[in-house]
Amino acid sequence: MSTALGNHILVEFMNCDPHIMNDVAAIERDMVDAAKKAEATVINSTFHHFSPYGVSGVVVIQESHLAIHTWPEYGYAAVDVFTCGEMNAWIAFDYLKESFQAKSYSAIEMKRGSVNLLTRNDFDISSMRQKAKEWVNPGFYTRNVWFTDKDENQALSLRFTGDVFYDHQSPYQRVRILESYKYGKMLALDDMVMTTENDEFHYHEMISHPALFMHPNPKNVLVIGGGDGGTIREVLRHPGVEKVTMVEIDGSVIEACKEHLPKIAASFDNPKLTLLVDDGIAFVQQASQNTYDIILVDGSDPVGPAEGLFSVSFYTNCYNALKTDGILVAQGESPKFNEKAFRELNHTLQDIFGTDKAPVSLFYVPTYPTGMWSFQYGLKGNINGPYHQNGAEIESFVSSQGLRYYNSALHNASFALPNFVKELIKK
Ligand code: SPD
Repeated sequence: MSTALGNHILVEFMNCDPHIMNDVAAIERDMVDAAKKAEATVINSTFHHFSPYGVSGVVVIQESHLAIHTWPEYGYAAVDVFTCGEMNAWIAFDYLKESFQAKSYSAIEMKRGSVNLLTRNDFDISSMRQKAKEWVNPGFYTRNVWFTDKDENQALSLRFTGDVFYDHQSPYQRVRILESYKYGKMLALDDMVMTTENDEFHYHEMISHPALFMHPNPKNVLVIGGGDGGTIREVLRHPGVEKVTMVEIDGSVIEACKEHLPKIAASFDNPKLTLLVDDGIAFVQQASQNTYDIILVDGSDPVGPAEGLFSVSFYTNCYNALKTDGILVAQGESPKFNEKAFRELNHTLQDIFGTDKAPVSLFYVPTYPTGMWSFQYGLKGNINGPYHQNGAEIESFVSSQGLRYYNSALHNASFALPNFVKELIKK
């Protein structure tokens, strides 16, 4: 007869594959499979990914638990498997060692709850037995796999199904399509949420329609970035637009979204579109002057391939590529999440376009950290912005197109800034 209630093994897996160590979906699957191999009954799993690196998670089993914390940058996983009854924790150990491709490891085994040290309570447990009988194992377990977009102090987490529809490390970034419970499928670039099926319209309507209504006659539009296709979809709703050029650096973003987010990537076949898979920064550097009515910069955050989209030289080149009267709109970051990037971008635009020619529009995206996000404008020449002149025209467009975020009242309201934001961008 066993002299302990449980058996606990504490494992160091070293020199593991770092990509696996940073892949929350793969780790959740491996941990659940390890439990099943050891003939445990899985009750539920909760796993989080931490941006930029690391996964933590627990699989609760009827026989106790399996837990993990990973440090991909060290190829290291700290794992513990706690079992009671007949379950053999070493089967789970062997399985995980293979799955994580651990080149070295160590483990210690401890007996937990030594019966020599414990005193058994003498009380009637028959009612507890009855309750346990009433609990019917539904035959499936609950998965809690979390995708977290965060900096060192704030985070936004979305629970996702654990299913990964696309996962590709391109020369520029890791491109993934995952599925969240609340917001449907989502595009993530390097662990940052870019867009989701259920709230993409907030962003895509607001990057495009205010500028298209501010400009008296927009015909030629340039989109930098925007590989998911949501921005060009909105721009192409405007019948007066004759030509849209889109320059996206990463073809795998387009490929992923065409396949898995077709409602967003709905306009790649439009004959007015010229699509270039190329570097947008180099493109505007070489662009002819006085060419575009509107330039929309639909880039990701200022890390990785989008870093150059936040530079003075890039916006100077955009200014030159705009016609005498033209509008630039840039993904402007958040005044609550990354104040520095937000302020610096606005100061750059003020320097290039003029102090009173760099308005900011605020809008709300539930799947971005803090939820509060911005587009920042540069108004060149005689653009009479940012407020609209013709609410009825906007309302008729909104209802004919079935827009779900933008409307004429919101157009003006989005340029009204809270005092702390005004303060942040004051020069
Ligand atoms: N942190 C999110 C920044 C948003 C970047 N662009 C989103 C792409 C949508 N087309």
